[in-house]
Amino acid sequence: MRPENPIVLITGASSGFGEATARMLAAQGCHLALGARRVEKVRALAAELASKHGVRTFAGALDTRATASVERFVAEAAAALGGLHVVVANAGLARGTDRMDSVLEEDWQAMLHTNVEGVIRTIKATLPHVRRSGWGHYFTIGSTAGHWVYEGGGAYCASKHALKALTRTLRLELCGEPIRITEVDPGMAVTEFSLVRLQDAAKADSVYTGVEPLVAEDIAECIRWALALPDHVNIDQMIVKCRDQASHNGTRIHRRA
Ligand code: NDP
Ligand code: 8X3
Repeated sequence: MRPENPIVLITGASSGFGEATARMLAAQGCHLALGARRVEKVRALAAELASKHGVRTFAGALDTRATASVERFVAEAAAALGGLHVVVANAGLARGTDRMDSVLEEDWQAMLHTNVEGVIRTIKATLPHVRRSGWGHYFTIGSTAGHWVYEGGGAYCASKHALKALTRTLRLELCGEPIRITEVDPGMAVTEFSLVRLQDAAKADSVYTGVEPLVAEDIAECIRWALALPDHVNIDQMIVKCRDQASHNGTRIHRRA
């Protein structure tokens, strides 16, 4: 049965979509477990949301590239909050825009370790707790890059195609259980994503020049909405782009002068 105040675990809650989702769901009365490598940021966010909304929060260091880190974070979160209902497997990144002939080993490994293996670890570690709670919802954060590909995006696109396969597999495997599974696939959105990818503030800003892109709150609202729907309704997948982005990879983007 749906709890009045679901317990939500969010990976990558120190910025962007993860932080915005934490803020939006806390305002709805959800209890929160927030993880990221920048533990001081999730601790500050957890303290702020607990005091502002009166919800229970847990914050901890989390590196989804490491199994021990994921297992520790999940176990401590579930113990502190009394279980888990909703998981937002959001932690992810892109590194670089090099083509296949020159992509750096450390870049493609970072993307595959985080965006694919990290999500597998997160699902595997959380599922026993979600099952035990008797009602649940998984959100995976994919991308338009999981539907189309572009030059210079080989490893990132591969990672988001893999995430789509993982999400669909989970939906098949959990069919018949009271757990919903939603994949949210954003297009270009202003977060720290482009700074992390390009490692240069001016280059990162130029990605959005003349465009009115998505903001993190737009994706948080998609999650809030899918979660609020009646239990028999499962939103499988949401491809969410800003109005100025007609194509997936920049070939048809409206930029104002
Ligand atoms: P941000 O860079 O703002 O947020 C990424 C979050 O992931 C941060 O909280 C970061 O925290 C966390 N993270 C990264 N690596 C790890 C790790 N190894 N362990 C734990 N946490 C980690 O970007 P977004 O909010 O935009 O990105 C969130 C998701 O959305 C990603 O999966 C991204 O691929 C996807 N996405 C983004 C789009 C965009 O245009 N912005 C479009 C489509 C999809 P910390 O560094 O503190 O560990
Ligand atoms: C981020 C969107 O177009 O940079 O997932 O791949 S894109």
